[in-house]
Amino acid sequence: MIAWTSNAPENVPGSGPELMLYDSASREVRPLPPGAGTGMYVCGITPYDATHIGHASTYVAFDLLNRYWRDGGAEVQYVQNVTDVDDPLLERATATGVDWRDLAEQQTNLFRGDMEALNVLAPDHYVGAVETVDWLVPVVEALVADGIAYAVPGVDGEPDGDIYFSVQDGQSRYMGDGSWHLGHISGLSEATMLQLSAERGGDPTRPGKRHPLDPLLWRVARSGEPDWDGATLGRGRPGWHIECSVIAQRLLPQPFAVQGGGSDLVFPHHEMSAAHAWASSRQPLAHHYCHAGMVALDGEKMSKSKGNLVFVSRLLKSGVDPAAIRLAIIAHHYRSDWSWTDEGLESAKLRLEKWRTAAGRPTSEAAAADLAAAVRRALADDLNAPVALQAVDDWCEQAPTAGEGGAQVAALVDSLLGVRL
Ligand code: 5CA
Ligand code: ZN
Repeated sequence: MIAWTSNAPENVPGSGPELMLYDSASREVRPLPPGAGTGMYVCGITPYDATHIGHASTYVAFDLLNRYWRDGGAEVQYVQNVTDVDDPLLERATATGVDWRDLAEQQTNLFRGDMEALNVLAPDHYVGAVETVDWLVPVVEALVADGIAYAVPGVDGEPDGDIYFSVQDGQSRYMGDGSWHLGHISGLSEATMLQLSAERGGDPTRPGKRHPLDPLLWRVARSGEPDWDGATLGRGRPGWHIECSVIAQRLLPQPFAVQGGGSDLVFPHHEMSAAHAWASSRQPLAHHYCHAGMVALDGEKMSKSKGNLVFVSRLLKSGVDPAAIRLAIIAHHYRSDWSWTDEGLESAKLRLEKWRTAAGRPTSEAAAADLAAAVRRALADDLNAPVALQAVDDWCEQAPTAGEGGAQVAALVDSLLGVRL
């Protein structure tokens, strides 16, 4: 499917130090290994509702990474998916009497508009699950042939034949240095995994599975649900983790540099996507697994049941400058959990005004070059945007002098931080 449109960032003279980035799997801030490249897969939306500030924050985080890489002259390969068929989307469509395809299209369009407004660089490949069923079916068939995936008999009115991935067989078959094992990405205890699996779309209590954590690869057709030709698997639709695993493997050189998403995806989603990739290719999916923190509203987790969602599209409609929304987001380190508040937005608006005023004055070019170095140093340190913002604040305090420094700072701030002055 088509992505949104974005302009290539302006070239700013100079370049920054090597990027140090936190990797959830090794639980340390470390550089990417030599030759890792700059391929990035970021898990996209499930388009059943509008983009809230939490989603936006995750995409802005990876946009900082994309911009830093490009600033260093890299050709970034960026892939993002859209989970345009999944249980929550189908449930919402049924509940609201809308065709699931129309709902997905409407919400994906809204997302595209939000990303454009927030100056998020578009991915090179923007791919829907629905478009990639043909890619996935042979991969699942091969896992079945290998004995690592298996069919579960239907009970309680469910049909026979849903296909699951065996975490224990996958693990024992391919155990060894650097290979995937349960906990490889998340480092969690099995008890915690069981709890998270139940909360995040898994079905640990489903009878007939070899292990409670085994994830669904292929859900055979049910009446009232969309289904596709699954060749020997029978008609059905894809499971969630295999979707991202297959799209990423297909469109990026494996292992690619960064698998990204919000921290709610560490387990089971990224754990299992990596497991599927390992079992089908005997290679790691990615070098780094990077996760953005969760955004709450006034200290409470944003959730539909509480009705405390802040939608980007609504903020934009009410006339909020998207550059202020972006600044309010990057005032927090991408890995921290934080709360969206009115005060946070108000101080971002003030900061934006201050930056715009300062960039419009004649200022020294040498000071602009120093600022560029400081911003790059901060971003190279695990994308430390709050420190970069402070450096720009400090620059604003200097006395005006002759020179074109203001224009240079405006280009810097747009190119590296994505903030349009
Ligand atoms: N379609 C799947 C990924 S394949 C999915 O998780 N979709 S989502 O619409 O629920 O979330 C989209 C992205 O936003 C994911 O990367 C998710 O980790 C992130 N995200 C969701 N909620 C928040 C939040 N409150 N704060 C920060 N990021 C969030
Ligand atoms: Zn995903």
